[in-house]
Amino acid sequence: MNPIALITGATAGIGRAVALLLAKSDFDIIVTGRRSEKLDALEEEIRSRTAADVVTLAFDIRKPDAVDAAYGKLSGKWLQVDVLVNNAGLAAGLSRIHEGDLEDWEQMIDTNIKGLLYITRLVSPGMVERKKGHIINIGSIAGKEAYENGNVYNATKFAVDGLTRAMRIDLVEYGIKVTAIHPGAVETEFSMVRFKGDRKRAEKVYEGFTPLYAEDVAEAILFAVTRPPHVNIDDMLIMSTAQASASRIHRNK
Ligand code: NDP
Ligand code: 8X3
Repeated sequence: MNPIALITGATAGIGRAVALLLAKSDFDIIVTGRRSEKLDALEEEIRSRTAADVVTLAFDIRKPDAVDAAYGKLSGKWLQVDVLVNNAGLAAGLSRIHEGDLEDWEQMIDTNIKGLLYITRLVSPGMVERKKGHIINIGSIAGKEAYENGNVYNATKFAVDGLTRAMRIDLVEYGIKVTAIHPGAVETEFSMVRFKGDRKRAEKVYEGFTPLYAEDVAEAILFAVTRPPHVNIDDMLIMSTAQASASRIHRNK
């Protein structure tokens, strides 16, 4: 039987690339996100391009009842998740702390921290019972270093870093691996979401340098999940060659 990977936020960007790469690498895949049409298209793509088995679950990870109901639809082998990739997340807005939008703050906290917790709470007991499993949390350079106007997004990713360390301690006696992957700037839908559809502003983020692509992050995740049983990758910080810190990107003029 192929190992099973559940990937949150697989309708776009990093999650989508991880789903495709793991499907090509002999994992069966559970893909999740809110946009069901994107999940259906991804399912079709995985079926046509790989030999993997795949199921889709459409839900809003901010809503514990919705997460519960979606997870409750799984049966048989799909309940034995080997790899959980906690990827769903976003930045909303970029403003000074005294000018921030409360709705943006709620959305980031509810998705990046609480959503990650809701799905982990459902998947991890099976891992504990089987004494086997791997949880990959997608943090960020924004969870290692604060940057101007990053404030609440920074705080959510610092929380992911803290949770990753704490989960590893709680789960070590069950042989469960816990890994954090922290990318720098990756060109995905991230900036379109952050700037609420302002394409010009979003494109500016990646101007004058080669950013990471979603596939670069997916390869790091594949590396982590294919280590032998006695090896855990605790923490990986991955940056574009042109990025030296959260706020220093070298751009061609
Ligand atoms: P994208 O915007 O391309 O993808 C985000 C994914 O998260 C989508 O599939 C989206 O699905 C899902 N998502 C967002 N909100 C919810 C929700 N409420 N319920 C369920 N799913 C949700 O961004 P990235 O691929 O770049 O981001 C993936 C992760 O990587 C995030 O955690 C992000 O913080 C992190 N990251 C990104 C970096 C970057 O520069 N791009 C750098 C470092 C970390 P849908 O809209 O269909 O619900
Ligand atoms: C996304 C990278 O630096 O835009 O986590 O916050 S950054």
